[in-house]
Amino acid sequence: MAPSQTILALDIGGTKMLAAMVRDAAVLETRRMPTPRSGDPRQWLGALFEAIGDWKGRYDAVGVAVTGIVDDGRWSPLNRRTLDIPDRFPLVATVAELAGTDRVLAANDAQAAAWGEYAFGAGQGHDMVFLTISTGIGGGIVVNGRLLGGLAGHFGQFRSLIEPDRTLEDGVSGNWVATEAASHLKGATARDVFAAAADGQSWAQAIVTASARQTALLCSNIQLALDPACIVIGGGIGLAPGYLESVRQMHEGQPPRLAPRVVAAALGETAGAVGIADLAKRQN
Ligand code: BMX
Repeated sequence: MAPSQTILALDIGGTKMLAAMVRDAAVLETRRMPTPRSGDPRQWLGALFEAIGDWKGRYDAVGVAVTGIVDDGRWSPLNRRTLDIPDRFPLVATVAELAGTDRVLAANDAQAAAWGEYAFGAGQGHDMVFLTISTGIGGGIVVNGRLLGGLAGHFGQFRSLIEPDRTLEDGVSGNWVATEAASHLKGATARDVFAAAADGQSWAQAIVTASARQTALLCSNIQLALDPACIVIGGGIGLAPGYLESVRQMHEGQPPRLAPRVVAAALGETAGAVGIADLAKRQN
């Protein structure tokens, strides 16, 4: 068996940036910083590499998972409410320069997490769909052992005829939960809303239920499109206490053959880092 490689994994979401040293599925060390969400990604990446300067020389390759789409090593946002950066930022080239290595692979964050959950987590060995309900809604699809790339799995970008200018995630995700809460609790974060819901506050329970209802509907439609063995749910909202139970309850009463099997992500917030590390290791 080939000796294990240590991979530097970066997972840049709409809310936080996570840097991790990963060997196989083991996360050896992590560091976190908030994502600035606008401005020049070169500066944020520079700050991140400064914060992990002491890791230099300890990794064999780098994997970068980002919110948004990566085409030819260039990074573009799809939903600027989640991340407002210029189109086609040279992600792979910038990271290669900062890390001092050409062994760099970049991919979408949710697709990377889908691979992590497939290879080491809750979806092992089966056709599966991963959904992250977080700042936005991302997803990834693994069929016949292959992770689909490009736009595949970008469920948060679904549109409806009723509101064609708004994406699905604009009515479900963490951004939406916080916006809806503003009139009830000034400055509330999505986390505050879940705490208020657990505390029995009806306005907060209504927001959580509305979000879970949309997620449940999305899962039902995914089941009809792809018939995966399971749909693995992660993300700060997806894994918030009570959320998955609400989604499952909304599936009760569906004909059993149509009902999705919804399970919680096993790797938690490190799914993206573990997944991109494995992809980077296989690529090089
Ligand atoms: C958005 C989109 C996806 C991403 C998903 C979850 C952007 C910037 N991002 O749908 O690429 O996978 O959000 O991202 O258009 P997160 O930031 O919530 O983890």
